[in-house]
Amino acid sequence: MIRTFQQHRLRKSSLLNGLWDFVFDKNNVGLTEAWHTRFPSDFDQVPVPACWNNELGKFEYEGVAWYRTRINCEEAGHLRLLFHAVLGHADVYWDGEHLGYHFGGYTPFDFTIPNVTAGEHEIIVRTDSTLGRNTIPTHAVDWFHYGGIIRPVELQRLDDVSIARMRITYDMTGDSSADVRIALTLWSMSDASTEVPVSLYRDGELFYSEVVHVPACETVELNVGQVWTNVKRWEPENPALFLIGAVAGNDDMIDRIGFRTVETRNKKILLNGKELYLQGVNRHEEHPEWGFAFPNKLMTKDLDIILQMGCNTIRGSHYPQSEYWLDLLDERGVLFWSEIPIWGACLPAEDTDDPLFVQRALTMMDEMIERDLHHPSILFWSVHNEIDTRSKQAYDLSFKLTELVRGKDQSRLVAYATMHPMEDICFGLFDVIGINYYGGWYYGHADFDVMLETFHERCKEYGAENTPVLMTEFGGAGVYGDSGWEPRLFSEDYQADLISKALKLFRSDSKISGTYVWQFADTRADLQSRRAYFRDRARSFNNKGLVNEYRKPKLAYRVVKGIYTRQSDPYNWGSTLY
Ligand code: ADA
Repeated sequence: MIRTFQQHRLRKSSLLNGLWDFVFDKNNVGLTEAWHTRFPSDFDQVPVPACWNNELGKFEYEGVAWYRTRINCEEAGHLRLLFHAVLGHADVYWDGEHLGYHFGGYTPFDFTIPNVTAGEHEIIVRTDSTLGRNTIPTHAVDWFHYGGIIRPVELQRLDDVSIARMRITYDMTGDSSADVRIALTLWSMSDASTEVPVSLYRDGELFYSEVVHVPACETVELNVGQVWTNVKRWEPENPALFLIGAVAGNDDMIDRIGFRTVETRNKKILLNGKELYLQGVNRHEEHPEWGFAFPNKLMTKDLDIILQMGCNTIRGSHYPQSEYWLDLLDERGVLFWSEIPIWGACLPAEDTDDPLFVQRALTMMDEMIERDLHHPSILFWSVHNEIDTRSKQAYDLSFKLTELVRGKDQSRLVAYATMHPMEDICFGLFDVIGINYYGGWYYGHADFDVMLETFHERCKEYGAENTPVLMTEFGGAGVYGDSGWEPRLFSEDYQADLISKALKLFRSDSKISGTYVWQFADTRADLQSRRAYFRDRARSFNNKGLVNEYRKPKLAYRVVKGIYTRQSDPYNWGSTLY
């Protein structure tokens, strides 16, 4: 399942998941040797979706790899080939013809192949997981450099006229009334003009119908506006959701929305007019066995563990996470911070305005919003993490990204996470400021109060005195199972004590609207025998998880749970065992 609900009832769709032929192209000769027409014979097979690094003998490979599968079309017709996510560069070939190229990693891309004949066809994908100075993320990033087709591949059969896009936006006009707008894009691949009956449904009930004239080989946009009364709002305690279905001739599309408002006032974040205090964690969608090809089954468990801890929010560090995950958050009323993988702690300011880097950033942001616009759980679009926001280059990039976001979606808050809270020059551009600060870890003693005092003063200078502030990262490493009587670095005790003190301080600061502990689970770090970065990551993991990589709780999990659920004094954690 890609979503928790069915997206098409009429459009035929099948998943091309399974074993695909696979070969590394270590010397990058595949293009010159035309592997897209003559796939090498010495291939082996890997599962799709998956990261190849999780297969035996492939752990450290970063570079070019080729995939192949064959499909059998029972009847002729138009097809849509949809990749839900491929890490890095992807070139896709259909029967030897180049369909197109995509750069990214966590957002979908697709190709339409008209008039496909019945019979066998070959799909070949050349991927390149190499990270460099102008890729996003860049080569210096604190997570493992996985490669592969990490999310499902879908093959859909399209009718002569199909639905290319459905966009639902609204303005709340009262507690339970909204002005709703539906924009439906119809696309014709037929040589003849047609009259297409279109119907729109809300939770299965028809609310609009019309016959639309679609000229041959053209695109038509149908815009429907309606006033809806008696709509229940989407709220954490009662996350009301509505399935919106569109049927156009023989094609259909179903998506889901929720009605809520999000705004800021005097440093506070308001959801449906009510002030929020955010209690959260950062979550990578990663697991040692699956890498980034995270299984749905584990998502429900991650969410259960996080909710049991008393969280009402999650930061999706540091890239667009699975649609299935977002559906779960919508259904359980959990607030989400979504971001693109610009991870800049080691990114020199002058690399930030490389034109290709900027272009890739804008495209990723655009693709993330396109995919996820309808999820009510998403409150924040975050444009970057820890770039050098003391620099003009970072200011310019932030300006471009915030403009793009506001141009596409005004129903959410534009955010970022700064690692320079005392020197940042970008505060004024954002609706929400996230601070990443590792007092008590990288900075020795836990000087959070000094940092916050300077930061709050600086916000005034930059016109951000009313901007809400979230602590988006803080914490320290604790190796699972390592405890003792002395507060040693890397022990569970040190980690728990540090987080507990930090949380207490942040919660007593009325200018802070919430916290995201770094991080939910230990994650595989970018530690490879040949690379110099992150050599301090014991066991090759970022050990700052509240649970280890297999989701077993550390002392810090219990301590945070005690604080977030206010069950007990966190220092008396023994009584709050889960
Ligand atoms: C950064 C970064 C995280 C992680 C963390 C750490 O702030 O945003 O991805 O690398 O530091 O553990 O050092």
